[in-house]
Amino acid sequence: MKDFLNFINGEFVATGKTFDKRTPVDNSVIGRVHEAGRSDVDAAVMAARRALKGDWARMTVVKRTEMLYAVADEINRRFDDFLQAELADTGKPHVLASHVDIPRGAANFKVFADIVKNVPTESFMMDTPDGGKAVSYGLRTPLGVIAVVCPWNLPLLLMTWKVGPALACGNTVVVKPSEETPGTATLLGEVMNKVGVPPGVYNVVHGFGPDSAGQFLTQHPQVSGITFTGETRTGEAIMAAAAKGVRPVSFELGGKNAGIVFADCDFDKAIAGITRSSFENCGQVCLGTERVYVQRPIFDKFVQALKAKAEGMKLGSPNEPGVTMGPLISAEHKRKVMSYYAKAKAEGATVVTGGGEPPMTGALAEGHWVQPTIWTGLPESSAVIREEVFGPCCHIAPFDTEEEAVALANATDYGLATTIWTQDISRANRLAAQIEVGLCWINSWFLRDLRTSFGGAKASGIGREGGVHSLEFYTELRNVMVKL
Ligand code: NAD
Ligand code: 6OD
Repeated sequence: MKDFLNFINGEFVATGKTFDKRTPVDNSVIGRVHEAGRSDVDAAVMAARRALKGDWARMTVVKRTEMLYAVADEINRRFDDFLQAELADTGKPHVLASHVDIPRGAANFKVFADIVKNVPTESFMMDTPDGGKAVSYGLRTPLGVIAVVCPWNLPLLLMTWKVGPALACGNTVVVKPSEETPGTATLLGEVMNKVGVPPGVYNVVHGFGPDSAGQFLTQHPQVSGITFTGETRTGEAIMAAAAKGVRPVSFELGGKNAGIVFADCDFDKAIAGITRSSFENCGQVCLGTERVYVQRPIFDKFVQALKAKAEGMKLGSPNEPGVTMGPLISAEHKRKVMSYYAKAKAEGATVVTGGGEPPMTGALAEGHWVQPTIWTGLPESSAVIREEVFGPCCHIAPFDTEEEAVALANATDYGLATTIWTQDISRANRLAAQIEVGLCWINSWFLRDLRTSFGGAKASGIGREGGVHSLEFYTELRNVMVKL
């Protein structure tokens, strides 16, 4: 039986209090997770605080970034270990984790190493009241000990998306992975030791949120800032914890993203894009499209084409050839998704396809499988259209005008992402300026340039990370005035 240990001050630590980690594929137990108590979390935070002052602080930027390149190289060298850990935890298809999750785990260290080496700070020559001159310049210093609280949907990708820039800026981190996905965060501890990252710079504490490691960590007074990815409601609880001591937060939260498909789109590309954005990772992507608005002349054709794609998905275990969809992460999440499937029916939806559980056989019958699902015919007030389901499903509604599409897309509390499908590039850019989101894809989805901003508007987040924007959160900017 595998033990998922905490990683504190460069050592793997058992706590004696464990919970089972089950794979969502067949619900079998794959390991025991050692839950960190308040004193374990305290030990991790204090190790991180000490490390801020030690070799890590004395290291030149060049040396520090070389170490981060070495972390990336070591992730790539152990690619298959990371891949299998991610597959075991999440059950996602091999093709997805091997093309997206694990490569991004390495890239997140490389990109931010490049950025901190090359980013300038402002400097001004100024006239002083006595007729002399002064130079004023900006100096970036690490924020301190960063709490990194992560979700389960893209575990390595989303964790390293925070740990990469945090370490590149000279901070130390305490990571709280999701209780559902302890594997890759633990493995990263081995990588840190292998490449010689000083003890205490990277720490991992396992456990749950309330009354467990998540709460102990975010409430810890020696934590300087909290970066969090997860549900908007959890963000509210963490924000309350961060208020004590007025600690900064960076939040990437939930979404209810609209896809807008115009009649002049490249139809096949739009279908391929919406298929990915609605069903990839079994719909467990914050950027996913759960609301699809299609211009009326192509509405029926679009619904039928997306139905064919949904029905063509191959559900199965991660390493089975040709599998395109895995299970949901947990029994609890399956209950939530199935409750929305039931609500859609109760509210009078036309179930175009899916809406239930697929007939899985053998051991897989115990896994957390749901059918890819498409609905039409629901009013915009429906819970299924207002709330994030986070499953492989979407509702498709018709629209007529550009103005109507904008109004529909914006009629939500969330503001994470949108996708626009049209060959009229002027129209696409007009819409991009009007839709209230942090991320807008035109004729594409989840196309990432890690040098650019990432984050959500409205209830989808606070702040932006990515490229130099990450430095705004992970450093304190000091102004220095020099009278010449
Ligand atoms: P979640 O909010 O339930 O949990 C996320 C993490 O927070 C877990 O590690 C959990 O243990 C911890 N946590 C829970 N309660 C806590 C508390 N009170 N104090 C401290 N920590 C606490 O989210 P999830 O179910 O793991 O992930 C799915 C959600 O994440 C979806 O809403 C999705 O949209 C969102 N998400 C957003 C982005 C983005 O970039 N905006 C990316 C991925 C996922
Ligand atoms: O690509 C990224 O950097 C990122 N943060 C993706 C988030 C995906 C949400 O599920």
